[in-house]
This record gives sequence, C-alpha cells and structure tokens, in this order.
Amino acid sequence: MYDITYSSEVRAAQAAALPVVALESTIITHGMPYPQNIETAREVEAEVRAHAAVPATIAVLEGRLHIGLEDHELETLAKAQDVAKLSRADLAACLAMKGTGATTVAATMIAAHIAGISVFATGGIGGVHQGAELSFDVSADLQELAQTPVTVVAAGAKAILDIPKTLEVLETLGVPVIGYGQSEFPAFWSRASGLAAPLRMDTAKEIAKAHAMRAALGLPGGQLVGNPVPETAEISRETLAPIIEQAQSEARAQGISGKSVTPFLLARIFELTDGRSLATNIALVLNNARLAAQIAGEISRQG
Ligand code: PSU
Ligand code: MN
Repeated sequence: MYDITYSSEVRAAQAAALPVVALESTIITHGMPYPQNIETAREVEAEVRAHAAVPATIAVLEGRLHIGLEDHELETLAKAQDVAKLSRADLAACLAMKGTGATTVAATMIAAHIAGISVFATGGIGGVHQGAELSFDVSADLQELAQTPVTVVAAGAKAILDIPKTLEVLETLGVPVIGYGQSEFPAFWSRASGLAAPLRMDTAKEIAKAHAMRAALGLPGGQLVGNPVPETAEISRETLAPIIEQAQSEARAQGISGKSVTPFLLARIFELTDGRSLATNIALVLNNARLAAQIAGEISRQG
C-alpha cells in the first residue's frame, strides 16, 4: 500500500537484532537553521552509534516513508525549503500525494512503531501552548504518547509551552512521565521547571523494564522520559523568561497560529539569545540520543 525504505544501516541492525533509536526530522527542517541543522543531525546519529545503537532518522521523501536516511538524503532535507511538517493528521496524505515532509514527534512515533523501533530521541515534545484555553492549541504529540508504544526521550517541554497544563493532560491520558536522575520535570533549555516529575528513574535499565511492563499489561501508549540538559549548557529560567515573553507577544501581534507557532518561537528565541538557545538545543539533543541508545540497548538485552 505504501512504500517504505530502510537505510542500509538500519536494515543490517534489524537483521542482527541490534538496538535501534528513532530520530525525528522536524527538528532538522523546522527547529534549527542551516547549516547547524545538518551538523547536529550528523552528530546526533554519531552519538547513537557511539553508544552501541543504530540511528534511524525518519522522514517522508517523495512519497516514500524512510526509516533511516543515507547521508545525502539527510543533507537534501536539511537544505530544502518549504518542507511540510507532518504530524499524525498529515502522514497518510503526504504518502498518498507523493509529497516530502519532516516528521514531528507524533509522526515519528507512528513510523517507529511500524518499523518495530521502541525508543526515540528528540529535543523537546510538543505540548499545551500558553493561552490554549482560548486557542485550543494542544500538540498531537500528547495523544500519540497515549496510544503508540514508543519510549520518547526529551529534555522536557519547552518553556514556550504551558508546562503545568502539559503535565495535567499527560496524566489524564495515562502517559508515564519519568524524570531521569532528578525529581523535577525539566524545561528544555533549563534543568528546572519548578514542577515535580510524576515518576523518577535513575537508570536506563529501569526505564526499559517499565517499557516492557506496559506491554505485558496490555497497556497501549509509550513513556515520556524527561532528561535534563547538561548543567554546562543550560540557560536559567530567569534569563529566558523575558525573552520567551517577547517572542510570544510578537507571535500574537503577527497572528502566528497552528503549525507555525513552534518554529516561529524557536527562531525568535534563537535571535534574541544571540544563538545561545541553539547551542543549548544541540547539547540537549545529544544528551537525549545517548540515553535513548542506552535504553534501546537494555530493551534488546531484556528482549
Ligand atoms: N523540539 C525541538 N525542535 C522542534 C520540535 C521539537 O527542539 O522543532 C518539533 C517536534 O517535531 C515536535 C513539534 O513534535 O516541534 C511540535 O509541534 P506542534 O507544537 O505544532 O505540535
Ligand atoms: Mn499546535
């Protein structure tokens, strides 16, 4: 029905039952500017390999679902303009119309599950936007965590979101939210959010066991692991608060809505921090790739 292409590396890993980590592509096309996006994508893949797993960056290229990209495909995607941003609602239509698109957390989870991949590393998940009580802007990432059995490693939720409401919705949806190595839920650029993580685990092994336990119980859905950004790369909440405030008021003034909100805010925060937010973003994605590789390794050992 649809065309699926595995990279040579992922195909070999799966044939040998080696651990594989899924990676999203929206962060490449909509989350970071060129050329830092391609440099980061390559570094993240290298980080997964350095921790005994194989990376599978996921995207739709000319109507084919790709599980793992060859380097030239990664490069093409990183340079492309006007690539579609694919969430759950968009994936089938993009394949049907032979389009090209980058997958968000939600669409990457769907594709990872189709490909039999249990663990996925990203930067931050989508969530409940500030002002959602009026705009109804709640990322499809949250619903996806409720229904697709993939463990997602993120540095928490971006401070551009309403983090308390995001945690409430995840609780309602029955999604386990795990603080890794700390009791607080991290806030992407900052280690602290001021909010407790509902669960805490200190090892990849525990996270892998909890992943398997949900399947054993017949529970659908995945887990969200909040892995705090390394201390050396973090930007404090106090520093960021006025910058986020400014970016948000500009978004409101310019009538930015829907899919454009997250990319707009990320780009403005990058400018307003003179690029510092990007350095932090890169550090936290690498940190998440490392932990995801360890979890994937534990899952395959517990097999
Ligand atoms: N994390 C980043 N940069 C990003 C995103 C996450 O560091 O660009 C993307 C992810 O793909 C996530 C999406 O799924 O933003 C959420 O978008 P929305 O709020 O429109 O659902
Ligand atoms: Mn949205």
